[in-house]
Amino acid sequence: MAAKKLILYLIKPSQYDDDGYVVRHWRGVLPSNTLACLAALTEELIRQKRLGDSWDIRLRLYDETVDRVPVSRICRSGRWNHSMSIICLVGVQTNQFPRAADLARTFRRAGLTVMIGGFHVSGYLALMPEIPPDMQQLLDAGVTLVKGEVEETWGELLSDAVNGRLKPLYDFLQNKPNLYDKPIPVVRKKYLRKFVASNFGTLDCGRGCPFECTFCTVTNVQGRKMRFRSAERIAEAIRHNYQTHGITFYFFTDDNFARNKNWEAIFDALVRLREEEQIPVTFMMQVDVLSWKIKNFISKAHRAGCINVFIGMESVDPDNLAAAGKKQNHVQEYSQLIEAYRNSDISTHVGYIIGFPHDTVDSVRRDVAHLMGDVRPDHASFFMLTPLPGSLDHLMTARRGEWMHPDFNLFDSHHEVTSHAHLKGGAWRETYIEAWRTFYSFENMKEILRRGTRTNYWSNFLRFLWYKNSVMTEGRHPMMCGFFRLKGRKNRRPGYPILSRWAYYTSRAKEIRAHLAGMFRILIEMEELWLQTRHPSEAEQRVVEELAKICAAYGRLSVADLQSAFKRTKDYFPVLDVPSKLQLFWVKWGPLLVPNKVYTRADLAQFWSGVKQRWVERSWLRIPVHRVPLNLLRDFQLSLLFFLHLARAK
Ligand code: B12
Ligand code: SF4
Repeated sequence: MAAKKLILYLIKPSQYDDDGYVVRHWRGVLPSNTLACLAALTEELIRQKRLGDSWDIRLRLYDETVDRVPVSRICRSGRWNHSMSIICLVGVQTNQFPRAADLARTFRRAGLTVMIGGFHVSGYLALMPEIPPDMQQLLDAGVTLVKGEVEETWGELLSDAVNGRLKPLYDFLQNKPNLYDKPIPVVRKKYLRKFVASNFGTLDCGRGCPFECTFCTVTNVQGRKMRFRSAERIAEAIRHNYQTHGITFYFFTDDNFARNKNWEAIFDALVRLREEEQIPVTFMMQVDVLSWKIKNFISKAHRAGCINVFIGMESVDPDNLAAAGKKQNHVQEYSQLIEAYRNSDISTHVGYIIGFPHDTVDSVRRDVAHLMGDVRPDHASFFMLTPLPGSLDHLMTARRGEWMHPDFNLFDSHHEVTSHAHLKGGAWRETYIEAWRTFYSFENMKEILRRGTRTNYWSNFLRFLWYKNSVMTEGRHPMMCGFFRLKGRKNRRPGYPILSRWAYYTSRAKEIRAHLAGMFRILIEMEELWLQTRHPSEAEQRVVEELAKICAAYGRLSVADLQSAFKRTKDYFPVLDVPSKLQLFWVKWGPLLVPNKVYTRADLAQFWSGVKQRWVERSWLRIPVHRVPLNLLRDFQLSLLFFLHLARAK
């Protein structure tokens, strides 16, 4: 008898934006580790024929943040003969739960088998005594909810599903899987192409955290006892991913890599990959503020390829830290911590929460200034304190009967979902946005790039670009954002109207225009930042010297003199790739066009704003028309060089 087809859809749902449209981007930033984990478990199950010979399993992955999920086609697949469809809504966090619930209901109406798992279900049900009405409605509609991790139970669940024995609720919270020999998350090339850099991968080397921060859900779901994967298996996967997909950069998603008991073996394995096999892998990891004190941790991390750490700093106010149960954070040691990583050429990124009990508008301003001026991390991500289901904060807020926003879609640390004693009437959100603006101001970014090294210049620069674009142009948290927002006219939250084509496309056109204008402004600012901070190469320094000579003698030089200067500098470009050729072009003809060194485009900016002002005032005759083509050319040359450098940046 021919095997029946089982189509297993793993869908990572997105979130609705404030207008009710599903958030999707043309390109994402980080592929989902949960999708990769569950794909690996499924591939192993297929290899081991855990469901027997009667099922031919086909796996389909969708990440709604970058994919349009073909909902109608999936619904129709349930009607195909000799096949069964199972829908798994995976890695569902609290802010994605409303979207996941809407998708689940649609699929159930089409008669499909649907399961939901992830941190919302696991966290909520870990601490709250009763099943809440929204989850009960899903259970009543025949959706299965799964609480906990499934490395040891994935086969059992799918077997129950294909045999029609699926229970409404599975609780695996107490059996935390031993990860040591479990399949390593797998990546697919097709999926990676949907991200800005297709050489980025995600991987969890371990789970759990020994600390007890009250705003965090990790320990209540994944426990305080650390579990970890085998170093050899991790190295094997990294080698495989490099050879088959060209992945050279990882985000190790462990909440606290420094407490992964296997950190040293993992680092050693990475060092071997880098130094013996010449696999140029680099990574970023998340650590706690005490990590710098672990013997050899930072030096080995550096040798293993770590270029960036995310540190749970959360606040520079000791009273706030005490209120958050963050006993391990000692404010007086913060700058030593940052220095320790900086000395090993690892750039630092701190998580900073706004909305702790002792925060006021003024104290946050002071604290952010202290963070920038004294602690001096290379990056900061700000979050609004949110009582996430699964955290002690959520449990206590509920027990005290305090107000929490009823819409979980807003529980993304970028919206105000509880009341704050000192930050009222929109002040909380304004202070939060102000913190982003202040930290990513031109002057602070310039300061950071100047004190950084040549090695991490471009990674820092690109992160600035990403963060500024997310917060200022897209209006979203960078960790929930991608590049260039896409929307589907009909892909809207139930209860919101579906606009007519005309109304929809005219409003989209306005949005896109505003968006492009915002991006343009940021790019101009970043171009200036690049000009003021870039590290000139040896070749360029030589070119500048020649230029200086030319400028000094300008007017007395013949074209032949310029050409001989060009020849002298040419030797300093060992590889004549496109950007260098352009630079050579600039060296050859630039001095004729612009007889001064360009380290800023301030004069250009001033020129264009003058032109704009005269245009607006209709004083057209006062526009220096003869200088327009020259300045256009200069701007064009500069932008071209900037983009070429950006494109080559790693
Ligand atoms: C890495 C990470 C990120 C990365 C994402 C990287 C990526 N693309 O993979 C970044 C930095 C982008 C990020 C952003 C955010 N994150 Co985050 N993140 C994490 C972290 C540290 C690891 C995630 C992970 O890979 N876990 C390992 C996977 C395998 O675990 P899992 O998803 O739970 O899946 C297992 C089970 O749940 C189960 N399962 C999952 N789905 C399903 C489905 C079915 C059907 C079944 C049967 C089982 C099942 O099986 C899996 C294997 O056992 C977690 C904490 C943690 N330890 O998980 C926080 C965490 C998930 N993040 C959290 C939050 C709040 C956010 C942000 C809102 C913060 C912000 N403002 O930026 C955004 C939201 C982004 C978004 N739109 O998804 C919270 C969520 C809490 C909650 N109640 O929702 C967590 C738990 C951290 C915390 N402090 O509490 N995050
Ligand atoms: S916030 Fe960080 S340190 Fe605190 S419990 Fe969560 S993962 Fe651990």
